[in-house]
Formats: sequence, structure tokens, C-alpha cells
Amino acid sequence: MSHKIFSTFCLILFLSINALGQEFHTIENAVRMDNGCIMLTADKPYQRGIAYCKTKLDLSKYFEIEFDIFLGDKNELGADGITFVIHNDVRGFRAIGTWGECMGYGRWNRGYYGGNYIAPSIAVEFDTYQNYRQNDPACDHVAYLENGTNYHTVYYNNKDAKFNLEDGALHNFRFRWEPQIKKVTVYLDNVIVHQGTRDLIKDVFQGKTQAIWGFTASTGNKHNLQFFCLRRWATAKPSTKSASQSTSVR
Ligand SMILES: [Ca+2]
Ligand SMILES: [Ca+2]
Repeated sequence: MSHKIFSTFCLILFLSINALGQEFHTIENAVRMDNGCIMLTADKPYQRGIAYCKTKLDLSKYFEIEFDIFLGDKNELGADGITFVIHNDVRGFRAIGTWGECMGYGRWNRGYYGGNYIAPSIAVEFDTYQNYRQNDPACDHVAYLENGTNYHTVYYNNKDAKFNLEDGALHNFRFRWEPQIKKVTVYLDNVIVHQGTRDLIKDVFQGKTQAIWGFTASTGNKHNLQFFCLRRWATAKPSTKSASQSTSVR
């Protein structure tokens, strides 16, 4: 390793938070697995599992968080999916949303403000079951959500009417926030699945810069094993592609 590459490597390590050292609060069916990942739901009906990292995010600074997620291996008989959530709900580390199609994040209907939902918040859903109330397409999809509303009008399905995430494989997920340009970028398996400009601190989090983050998931009558594995938490932009990859935990 040349001196320059080694220096870059050390700098990136210094600017990254130790992904493996992070601890999570777990709620209801969420439990830590032997492989260091966190199971959100077992392959059983009517589960709800939520896990929040004990270290909060600082939205005034750049970050990129990378995970592998597992959404099960049953396509037709599987449900419901998981969400990656960043929130400032007054319930803090005990915040929950509704089960079933709301994936432990949102509420039954966009116009109904009863029941459990997490707000203020943003989320990315990985939805594996069609629900008409939430305007879901027939296929699995990824969508950006806010303030405990699962209803969405745009989604990513790779323009594939049979897009399926319940394929028994891990899928790589990255969420990047660039506060200088107020840009959110979401990758699934190295493809951009959502990109948007939004003043998260002012327009979503009411001026607050500290936020809780984690995952929510649920099942209903149909079900799948669902879990996530934190791989990397970078607090600075990588200067080179090779340096970025060197911080990954595999
Ligand atoms: Ca759904
Ligand atoms: Ca599917």
C-alpha cells in the first residue's frame, strides 16, 4: 500500500463511525441475530419489529449509511416489507407505527391521523405486498415517504412489472444526505432509486438537527423473515472509489 493510499485509508476510517460497534434499541419482535444483523420480523403472521440505533444522526452534517437488507424468500405468499426511518417523534426510541401494510411506520389511511404513526419523519419503504389504500403497484417497490404516511404516488420498480425483492438474497441499500445542497440519494443494489432535494431540517424536523434512525417492519396474514445488517456509516465523502470501499465491513 502506497503512503498516499494508506493516508487516505486512515482518514476515511477516522471520518467513519464504527458500523460494527453500533447498538440498537429493539421493540416487539425485533431481535439481534447471531450474525450481528437484526431480525425485524420472523417468518410468522402479524409480527411488528422496530430497531433504532442508540447513536443519533446529525442532519447538519453529511452522512451515508449502508446496509444489507433481507426481505424474505416468498414472493406471492410474502409480506409486508420494511422501512428505513429517520425521525424526531416525541416518543423517541419507543416510537412505533401501525402493523401490517403500514410496516410499523405509518397509518392505515393518509387522511386518518388516529392510531400509531411515526412523525415528524422521513422513510424509505421496501414494500413487498400490494395494498390499494397505499396506492401500491402490483409488484414490489421502493418509495420515499414522510411523516407516517405510507401512501405514495411515485415509486421505483426498475420498470419491471414483476419486480421482486423477496428472492432469498441480501440487497444492498445506501442512504446519503448532503446538507449543503439539501439532497437525499437512495441506492438499491448500486442503482439510484430515489433522489430529491428537500430542506429536511427546516421543512420536516422543525429546525432540529438531531434525529433517531433505524428500521421498522411488519407482517400481516402473509409473512416473511425480514432483517437488516449495518455495513458502513460514513461521515465524510470518500475521496476515491477505492477508499470508499475500504471502509466497508463485510
Ligand atoms: Ca404494501
Ligand atoms: Ca415480491
